[in-house]
This record gives sequence, structure tokens and C-alpha cells, in this order.
Amino acid sequence: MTITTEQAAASESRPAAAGISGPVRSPDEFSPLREVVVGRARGAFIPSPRDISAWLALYSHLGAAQVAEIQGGALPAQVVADTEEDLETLVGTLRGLGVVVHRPAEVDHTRPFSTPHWESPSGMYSYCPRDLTLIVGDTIIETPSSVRARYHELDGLRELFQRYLRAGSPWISAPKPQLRDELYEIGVDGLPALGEQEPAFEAANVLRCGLDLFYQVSSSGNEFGRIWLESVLAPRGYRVHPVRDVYPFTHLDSTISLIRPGLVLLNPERVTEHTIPSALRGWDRIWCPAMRELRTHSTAHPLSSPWLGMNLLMVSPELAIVDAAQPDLIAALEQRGVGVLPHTLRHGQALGGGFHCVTLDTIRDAPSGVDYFA
Ligand code: ABU
Repeated sequence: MTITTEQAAASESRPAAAGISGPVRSPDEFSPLREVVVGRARGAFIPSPRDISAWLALYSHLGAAQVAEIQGGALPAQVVADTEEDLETLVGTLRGLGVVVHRPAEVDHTRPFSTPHWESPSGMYSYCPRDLTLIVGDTIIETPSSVRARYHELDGLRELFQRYLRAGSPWISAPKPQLRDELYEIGVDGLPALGEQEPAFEAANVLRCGLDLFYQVSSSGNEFGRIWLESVLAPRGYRVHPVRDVYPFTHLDSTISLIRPGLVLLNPERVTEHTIPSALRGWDRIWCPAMRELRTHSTAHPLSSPWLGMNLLMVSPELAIVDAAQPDLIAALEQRGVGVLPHTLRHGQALGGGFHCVTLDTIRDAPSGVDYFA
């Protein structure tokens, strides 16, 4: 085989990067998974809701008197140990399926830091790599979380993203948010709300489906964040669909799950026939069966609702990793021809992350630029 001068130059400017199979390529939530990041529990520290940005993100349904009782802090050692074990099991399954698995580098999230505008007594965790990084096709996008404690959270993925950059992946970041006090509001109900002073959103507010992205406007993603994302993606041919008035709190991935082209899983407590995003109205629906609450309540104030049970990872359009404690959901998926690998995250609700949250798919076997709604 001969190599042209151009190919030689390209390979020189893109040195082979160890452990990855090439640039990122993940345009949707369901195409066959080839490479993924799985989070870690070690080093986690739950931020105190005395910081309004943590109150907003983690406990925005609780009033001031209730959050005054919540301390935050390191997780109990048993919770960390159990979760590491559950994550290792997940890693083993994925590797057994031939998927390349990466883990975030160890980060000590207990360390304080500050900016000119505020001080954060700690970071948070590396448990949910889904939350802050959005992979759109061939591009890595760091999203502007409104949570101060998460400001440096992507440190654990930096080395991996540099490897993808060397392999040819564009890697961009939204304008680093200042997160001044003015961004956070207290509503008439006494609960915190996210303002519009600057773009702020987390990647888990977004679901990807080829050229279409669904962006949840909520306490973890403002309209200004949607405008920024659209400003970057619309010129590349993407459509960003706002999802409003569906779920006012954190993230979209326990409210809507894209199972395969033409099939969507919907949370019946949050979505109605009238609020299904219009692009998805022509798809078949599975209304998620009621969740069975079987988890250990390992912390007094879990970071997620029981609907975390529908927070699943599609390994391919025919195979899902689903909470083993949800037999009704598993049966509903199997009835639609979706195979299920039941898995457990014993403390998922306490830590605020199910199988979609604790993973970040970086490579899926999918053509780019597919229009699933043409
Ligand atoms: N990404 C976690 C979403 C949790 C919830 O909807 O309760």
C-alpha cells in the first residue's frame, strides 16, 4: 500500500493516540456502541446546598428550611465501595460486548477552589460523565454547568479528550460561565430558579438523534444556553428542538429515552400526549411503567427521583442496559423486540445517576448527518 504526501502529513499532525480507536463519532443515543466512558464514585463529594447553585441543581424541590439541614460532604465508604463494584460490573459487561471502555482519571473532588466571584468549598464527582460533555457527531462540546462545584469536573477527562483531539476530534467549550449570584433567582414559591444572565446548561439536558437534538429548558438549562448551542450547531445543519414545560428540574434523560429510530420511551408523570416534542409525535411510544422503588436509600436526600429507573443505556438499537429492579420496564422493552441486560446501581438514586448518566458514549457505529425526521 502506498501513502500519499497528504496522508503522511495528516498522520504527522495527528499522532496515533493510545487506547482510542479514532476520533469521537456519536451522533445519537442508540447506534451500536464502540467506545464509552464509565464514571467513578471514588473521590466524590456532595456539595453543600448552602451554595445556591448546588441547592438549585440537587435539591430545587426543597425549601430553604429543609436544605438548611443538609450538610453535603464525602459519601459513606460503603456507598463508594458498592458503587465502584457496580460500575466494575458494568465495565465488564461492556468489554465483554467488545466495547472499548475508558474511565475518568482519579480526581480529588474534596479540594476547595475559587474564582473572582465566589468560593466553592469542594468539587463534586466523576460519577456522571454524561452530565457536562456533549458529543455531537465528531465534536466534543464542554457545556456550561450552572453548578459552581462542577467548574473543574472535567479535569478527569482532559487527558482522554486530548487524545481524541490528536486523533482529529474538534473539542470546544461553551463560554466559561461566571456563575455570579445574579444568575440564581428565588421564585415566589421560595424555591431557586435559573436565570438568563448568561448561557448555562448541562449536557444531560440534551438528547441526540442524528441532525436533531432535543434540549430541555429547565433548572439545569436556560434559554440562553439553547441559543448558544444553536449558534454553534445550526450552521452545521443541526436542528435544536426546545423541550419546555415537561420537567422543570435537572436533566432530560429520565423523562425521554430514545430507544431506536421510531421508538421512544416516555415518562408518564412528566410527558403528556400534548407535550411530546412535535418531532417525536410520529414515533411509537412506550409509556414507562411505574417504577418499583427497591433501592437502598443510602443517603437521607437522594439526588434523583425514582424515575432514574428509566435512565437506560442503549448498546445498540436492539440492546439496552436497564435497572434490574424494573421488571415492568424490562418486559415493555422486550415486547418491542429490545433485548435487555439487567444491571444494578445500588446507590444510583442517592448519587443522582443511572446507566445513561454514568456513561458517555464517544464512538458509536453510525453514519453522520442522518435525518431521522425527514
Ligand atoms: N440525569 C438524572 C435525571 C434524574 C431525574 O430525572 O430524576
